[in-house]
Amino acid sequence: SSNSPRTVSLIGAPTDVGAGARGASMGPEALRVAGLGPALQARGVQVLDRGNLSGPPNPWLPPVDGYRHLDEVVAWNRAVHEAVHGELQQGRMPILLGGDHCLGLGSISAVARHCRETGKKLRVLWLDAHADFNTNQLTPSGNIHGMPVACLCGFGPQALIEIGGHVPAISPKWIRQIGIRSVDEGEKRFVHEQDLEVFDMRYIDEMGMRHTMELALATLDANTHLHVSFDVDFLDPEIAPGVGTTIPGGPTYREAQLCMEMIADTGLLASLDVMELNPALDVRNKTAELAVDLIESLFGKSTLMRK
Ligand code: 4U7
Ligand code: MN
Ligand code: MN
Ligand code: MN
Repeated sequence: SSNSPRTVSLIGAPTDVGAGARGASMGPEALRVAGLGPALQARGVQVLDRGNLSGPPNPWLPPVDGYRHLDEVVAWNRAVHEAVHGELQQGRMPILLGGDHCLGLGSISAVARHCRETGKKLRVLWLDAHADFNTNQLTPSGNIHGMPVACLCGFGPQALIEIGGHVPAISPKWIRQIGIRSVDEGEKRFVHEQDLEVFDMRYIDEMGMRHTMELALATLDANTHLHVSFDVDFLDPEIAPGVGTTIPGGPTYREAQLCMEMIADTGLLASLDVMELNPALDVRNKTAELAVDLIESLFGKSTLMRK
């Protein structure tokens, strides 16, 4: 029951310009070394590795007007936007290999543009410990990887919010956030004000991952483009130490597997971001290997054969 494209394109975006720690720039290669390409091929999809995008280096400067490295973040997001949109236009499923999560803006704005062009309905699953809904007024850090969801919803600097040619790129109604457990004070108020649908860890504790995913995946139909933005810090740091901003109390291995398997069961996955993996903080690439394992489930691998 799958209408997802049979060819996936890996797009590396080796930068950490939006992050608060250096090292996510090494994420794309770590995912390749962990065997992402062959693992996807084993799921029966064709894999094109488009190599890495290029962009400005990380100048490692303090924030200006509440934004750190804004020009560099804009340049990288433009490159990501064009690459992701190009793959979608050619009927392939883009998998963005981050890179820090500021690039979710370039990726999802491209997906939104493609949906406008093709008349598809967009649903975004944001798997993350964080809501990434800060603005330059609210942010405690100035790091733009904490702002992509706000930018997608039209709250951010002009150069970023207009990258997809349509402001806002998406409506908050199209987003479901899962695994959230670290939201800043001002950010919290803004999440409520904009009425984001958040399944936080408290919700997952009380209701379970199964019920959470049933709700997060409700109201999809055959015309839905399902995008998953997977921030690896979604996972509990006990199993996934290789990220810049570890927050305890995340989903266990089994909860994460179930989450991915239930997404796979929809047959609607049409684009994916794998973000914030930081090999400089990892242990023998095990977080990258775990990410590949979970992506296999996202592409339909499960313990037993299923109909
Ligand atoms: B990630 C933070 F203050 N909220 O804005 C901020 F806690 O892409 C963290 O989800 C943002 O990893 C984390 O700097 C961004 C902080
Ligand atoms: Mn994030
Ligand atoms: Mn995060
Ligand atoms: Mn992070």
